[in-house]
Amino acid sequence: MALVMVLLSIVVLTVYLTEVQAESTTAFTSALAERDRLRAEYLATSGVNLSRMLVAVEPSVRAMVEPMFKLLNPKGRTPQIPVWEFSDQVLGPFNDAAAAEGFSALANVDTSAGENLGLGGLGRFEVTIVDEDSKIDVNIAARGDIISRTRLAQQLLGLMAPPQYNPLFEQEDLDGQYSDRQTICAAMIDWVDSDQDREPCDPRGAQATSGSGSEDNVYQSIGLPYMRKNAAFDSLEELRLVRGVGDDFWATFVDPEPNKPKSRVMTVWGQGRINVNTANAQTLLAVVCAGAPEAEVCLDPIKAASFISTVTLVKSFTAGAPLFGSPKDFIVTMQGGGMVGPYLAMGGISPVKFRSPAEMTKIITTESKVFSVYVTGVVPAQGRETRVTVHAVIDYRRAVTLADMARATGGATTDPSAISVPGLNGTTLDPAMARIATSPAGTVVYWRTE
Ligand SMILES: [Ca+2]
Repeated sequence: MALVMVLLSIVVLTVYLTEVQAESTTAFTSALAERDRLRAEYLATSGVNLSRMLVAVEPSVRAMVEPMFKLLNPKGRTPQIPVWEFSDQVLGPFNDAAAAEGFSALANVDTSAGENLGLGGLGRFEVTIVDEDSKIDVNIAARGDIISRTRLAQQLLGLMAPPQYNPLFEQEDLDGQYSDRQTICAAMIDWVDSDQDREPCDPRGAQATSGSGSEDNVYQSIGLPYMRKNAAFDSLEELRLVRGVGDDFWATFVDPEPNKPKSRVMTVWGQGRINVNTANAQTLLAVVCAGAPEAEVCLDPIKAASFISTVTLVKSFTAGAPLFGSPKDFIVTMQGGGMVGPYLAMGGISPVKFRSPAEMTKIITTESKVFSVYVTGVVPAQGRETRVTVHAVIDYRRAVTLADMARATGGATTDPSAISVPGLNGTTLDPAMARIATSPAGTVVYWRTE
């Protein structure tokens, strides 16, 4: 009898213990996962801060290499140096041991003597900095004036113009609609602009008047549960809501490789001018076709393809160094002049005749001001890896340079906000606001953690 009771209680205890153990193991594992996730997020945030610093030192780097550029071209302006393309190497000492070694090998500097460098073996971060001003900014139509709308219409039509895209505009989309180039271009502009007038999407700048009618109710009539926003896009994904923007359109004109944000074509951030030094060949073709729709490269698919391959080749020669000192340089080059013009001619591209070179200089720039920073914090653990990605968009339009900051704090003025900051409509910003707005590390305008 006693033996049976002992055996029974052993069975009960075993079951109970197994249960307790399973529960505590689960709790422990989830605590570990939570800890790693938090670590990864903070590694990513550190990476964002370091990237902001990297872009902030660009003016100092530019001042340092200026003598070299002056030797090559005494009259030209020294262009912005794309320091952000080298973020991986330059931020190496702050990252894990492997990245620090990479930096030491590149710069011939021993970082092991540095104090508090590196992440102490906790993990690493992976940085990609993307120049948003190298992309077509669909939000410029939100400014509401006819000139901005026309500029966007020209760029969108220029982007979609090449004849090899014809099939994209001849098929029925997911909503059962047929949308040609004009329709999609108008739908994007109508989505963003604040008025209710139907956009003609006319590259010649015809005004949306009462004569062109008001925006229709296409979204309701095809059964979608939303209406036009009549305000700027807050995120890129919102573009998906616009009529005619389906998977094929997205993969061709918006974001061809979602894992490579550098290849993205459109943006909803940006200063509204395209940086011709950093834009890819497809975007440059759109810029050219916006200003010269009758150009050979915009009408002939073979010429368009050779434009893209020639420009890509020329860009690879310079290994990331900027090609154009000013917007004017770009226009001269496309007309067959300058240092690069002859290479285009060798690629079989005839000189482009812009409708208005003066207008062209207003839609392009050689200086980027808005950047996306994608940082993934990685925390390795036994048999698994925790990854958290932060996407931040940083606006440097009002950032003071570090040199100006040093002058302001080292000289008679001790307050950095004493640097006068122009606000909107000719006002001056409140000093407290000015301090935030003019931070040399830029202003964060978008933040997303995944
Ligand atoms: Ca509208």
